[in-house]
Amino acid sequence: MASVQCVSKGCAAPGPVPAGSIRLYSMRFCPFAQRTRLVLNAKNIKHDIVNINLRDKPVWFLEKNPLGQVPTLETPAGEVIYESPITCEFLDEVYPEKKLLPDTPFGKAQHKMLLEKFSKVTPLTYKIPMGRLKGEDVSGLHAELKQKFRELNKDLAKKKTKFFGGDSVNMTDYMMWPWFERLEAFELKDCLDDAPELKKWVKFMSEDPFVKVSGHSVDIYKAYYKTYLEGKPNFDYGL
Ligand SMILES: N[C@@H](CCC(=O)N[C@@H](CS)C(=O)NCC(=O)O)C(=O)O
Repeated sequence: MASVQCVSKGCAAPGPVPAGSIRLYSMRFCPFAQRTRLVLNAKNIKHDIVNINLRDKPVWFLEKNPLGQVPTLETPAGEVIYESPITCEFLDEVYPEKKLLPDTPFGKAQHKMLLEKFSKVTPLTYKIPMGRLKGEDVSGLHAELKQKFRELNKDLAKKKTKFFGGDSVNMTDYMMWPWFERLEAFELKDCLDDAPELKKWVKFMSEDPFVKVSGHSVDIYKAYYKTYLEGKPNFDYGL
């Protein structure tokens, strides 16, 4: 699916979602929307993508999702689903071939517990570059991120599997990946230094075919996040 320029307030609403397909409202650099794109691609789900200008949102988008956030899914029946974990779970249930979520209640609970733990990691990866830009002392946040990675490393070591969900990539891995992909651009790769198992996981994940096509190069991330941190995100950077 080719990337397209984002649509802003005043742009016409897209036509209905074609039968047999699903639509993702996205933003090319959003790590939450990347989760949903990973799942769409890994499960080979027919879809189209409408990228949204998150600083100048079309009114019709806000009518679909009052939170005004991506990822947002829309089905041909007009059903609207948002919040990245919910979109991914929805896709796994509606398209049951190649299940990415575990089958057992305990497996599902483990996935959710890990995601809950990971939700404390995601804000740190932004706070550090933001703090650096403002000239603040970010050493405490940096130490906190290192500690969080040590804990994830322990989880992985205990599992003794290549991935968080087992020996092949599953939903938990895809849901965590987007923030690891950005570590180098945020100059935070050293936070993995005390986490050898997690470091190996990053390497295995970077070899996954769907991961390979879901993101951007370090240079593109650096350039985009410069515009973001300066308060003028260029959602179409690199197109
Ligand atoms: N909890 C949401 C977070 C999604 C989110 O923060 N998306 C950002 C882009 S990366 C967004 O849509 N921001 C626009 C806004 O909040 O107005 C999820 O998991 O989907």
